[in-house]
Amino acid sequence: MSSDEHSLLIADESGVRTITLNRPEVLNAFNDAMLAALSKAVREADKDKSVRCLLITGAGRAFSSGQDLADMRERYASDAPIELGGHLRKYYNPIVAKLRSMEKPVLAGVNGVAAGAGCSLALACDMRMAAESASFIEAFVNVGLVPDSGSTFMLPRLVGVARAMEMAFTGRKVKSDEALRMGLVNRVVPDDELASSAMQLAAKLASLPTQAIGLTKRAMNAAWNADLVDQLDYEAMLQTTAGQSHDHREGVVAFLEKRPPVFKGE
Ligand code: T3D
Repeated sequence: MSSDEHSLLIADESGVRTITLNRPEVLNAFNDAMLAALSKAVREADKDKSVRCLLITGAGRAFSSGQDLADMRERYASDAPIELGGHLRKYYNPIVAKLRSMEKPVLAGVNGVAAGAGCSLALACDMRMAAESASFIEAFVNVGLVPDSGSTFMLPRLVGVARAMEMAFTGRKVKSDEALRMGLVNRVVPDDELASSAMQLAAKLASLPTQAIGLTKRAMNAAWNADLVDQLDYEAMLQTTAGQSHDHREGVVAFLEKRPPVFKGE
């Protein structure tokens, strides 16, 4: 694994951990060192109780252009058999699985193009705020591959099967205004406002009852594979847990006392 200590920038503010993908010279393409660093950073954000929202964004003019193709070509230079599945299982899949399962809100601040696994990473987040110049490309087909890192799971759920098929089959660029119409992003803001608007939303999310949000995410994840009767029961079970939290009591009392609630995330 090559060493690349600065491939991520990590900062904490107001309960928000911001991870900035930082290889702008290659549009934040993922090499193995960066993927290992991202996997570690996501696991740490999950474990750290002071982190109540995770924000992922990119340095420079891109969010991420996906797998570093120069790295890939180097792998092909040797005679060793190529096993992309093994590479996905080792590097990409744990990151996507952790983003989907961690019980705190994860926001993508999509500052530019999100292509290939970069697009998948944005889709794996709970919400996406995009800059006007951002775009989404299921670029896998352009290099003879199938969408990976969760794109075949998330994309049809977000935009419907027909649109997902079209994006995956053609690898065409979907600009931010179309992405908003499709439901691929939650909000589009002017380029020079993305950093502050994403931080504002992330800080707002971090000030909310984190445990209730975590349980909501668990319930929504479970709903994808459940029938209604099972889901109603699952909601009831999670509500029992949420109902025992400090933030639930605080929300009720604050409402009755006509004052803003002070949530602690527990
Ligand atoms: O191994 C496994 O686990 C398999 C997993 C695969 C997952 C995948 O992500 S497969 C898909 C890989 N990604 C792509 O195919 C996208 C490749 N990039 C592009 O199509 C274009 O760069 C963009 C549409 C994203 C942006 O186009 P544009 O015109 O704005 O920028 P550009 O000029 O193409 O790129 C700027 C520089 O970044 C350029 O370098 P240079 O000429 O200035 O020295 C370019 O080579 C470099 N770059 C962009 N994307 C990548 C990259 N270098 C390495 N890997 C990249 N993915």
